[in-house]
Amino acid sequence: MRASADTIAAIATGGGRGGVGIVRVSGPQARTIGEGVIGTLPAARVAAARAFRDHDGATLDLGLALWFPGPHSFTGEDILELHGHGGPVVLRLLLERCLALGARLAQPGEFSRRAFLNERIDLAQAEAIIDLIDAASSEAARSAVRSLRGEFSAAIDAVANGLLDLRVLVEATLDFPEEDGVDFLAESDARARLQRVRDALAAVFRAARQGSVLRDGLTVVLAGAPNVGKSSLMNRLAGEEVAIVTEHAGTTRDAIRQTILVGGMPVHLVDTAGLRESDDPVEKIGIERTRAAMVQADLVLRVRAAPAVPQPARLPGGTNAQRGDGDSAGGQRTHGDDGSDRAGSDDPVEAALAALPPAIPRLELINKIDLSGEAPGVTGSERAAPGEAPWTIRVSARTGDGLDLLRDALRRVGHQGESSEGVFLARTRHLDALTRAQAHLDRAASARLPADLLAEELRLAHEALGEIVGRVSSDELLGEIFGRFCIGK
Ligand SMILES: Nc1nc2c(ncn2[C@@H]2O[C@H](COP(=O)(O)OP(=O)(O)O)[C@@H](O)[C@H]2O)c(=O)[nH]1
Ligand SMILES: [Mg+2]
Repeated sequence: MRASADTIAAIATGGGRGGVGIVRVSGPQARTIGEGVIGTLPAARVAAARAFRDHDGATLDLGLALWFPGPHSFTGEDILELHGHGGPVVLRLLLERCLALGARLAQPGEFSRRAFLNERIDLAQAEAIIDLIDAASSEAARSAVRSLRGEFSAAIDAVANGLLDLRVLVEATLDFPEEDGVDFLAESDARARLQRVRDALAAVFRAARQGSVLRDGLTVVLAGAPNVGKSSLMNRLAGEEVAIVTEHAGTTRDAIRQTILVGGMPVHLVDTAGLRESDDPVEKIGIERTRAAMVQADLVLRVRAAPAVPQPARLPGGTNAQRGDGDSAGGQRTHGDDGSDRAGSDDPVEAALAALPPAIPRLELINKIDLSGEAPGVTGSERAAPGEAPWTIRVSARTGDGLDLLRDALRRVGHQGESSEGVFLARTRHLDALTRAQAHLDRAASARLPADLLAEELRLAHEALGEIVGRVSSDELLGEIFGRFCIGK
């Protein structure tokens, strides 16, 4: 245990008026400060009614005192809690009295930081405290509590322990050079073990990714060829005209963002410039931004236009609708900029999708079904494997048909409405470390890696996992994490 030299104090309850307000003191002087304010301390962990007194003996407040001797306290140090009345002035007087007796004002998150430094909680648990305080939905709160109880850390530790066993095995072979030349992974059951570790990591990653959606919302990118109706869909979903819609291909030049709520879940929609070969320098930059947005997505909506049935007599939406025919795959294929009937490898939409990490789910939207006469509907599911028919929804941005199906699909991807059981409220920091661990394990699994390189990949994967619970941490990282806490936590 790292004993702190100084003693910190803060008002631990929120600002403003309330029935009860708490001043918390932690550190080596907590005992003398307590004795100064209330006389004799109560028995450990037993609440006692006391008068809180000023330096001249005047009563500042009447309340409950609690004494938690270290190391069995939240911070691992001696802690005194004074529960008084929740008025800003009376609490300030009580705090000032504690400061006069030798405490200093705590920094934001300093109590939790001491709890971490004294190994009462790990870093993921410390982060869960602030996530619980900041939780914006009941699912997020439940998920934060699970992390606070250590479930996320335990899941990470389980993977790390499997990895440690494997490292021991691999490092042992490094000490026996005569084993060189044999495919070590094939000879032992190391390959099977490595696969088990990878599977376990993949499961944690899924739960963490799902949790990050609870925290931060789902980023959904609309991508496809020009003129298929991406901007129209964005406007329909947002219920306002955020993106400019025209019949001219190449109208959208920049990625446009708009956040909507789907079943209480924030969905960040990103409308993008249509993907096509272009010589226009502005459009080219826009297309680059489209590719960049796709890589950041939690879900990519690949939009195509339904093949229109050539019906010269039908004019449902006036001239605009008829022009709309021109950018779908019907009779006027010469346009060639709709993406609905070009699936070759030279298709820039296909190429951009192929370049995405396979973990990013995709959904095909067939838009403009008002022109093709198809009914709205869903085929396939988000679990479609590569090679299987993709998850597809038929909609019309013009009439709004099928958009409910799309909203349901978004909810499914965000797993809203379903139980959030087993979901970890992961942060970007966690996802980043998990991603790195996964990449090292992927490399470790590649065939016939020499044992020393294999050992190194396993070590790096292990280190990345260690960052999550804080076995490897820098002062800078701790400052970043605890600085975002409120004072008194
Ligand atoms: N008939 C019909 N036309 C549509 C639909 N969605 C978009 N359009 C038209 O298609 C053209 C291109 O739409 P826009 O949203 O700008 O496509 P983007 O280039 O993919 O963003 C415009 O003339 C729209 O009015 C639809 O569902 N039905
Ligand atoms: Mg557009």
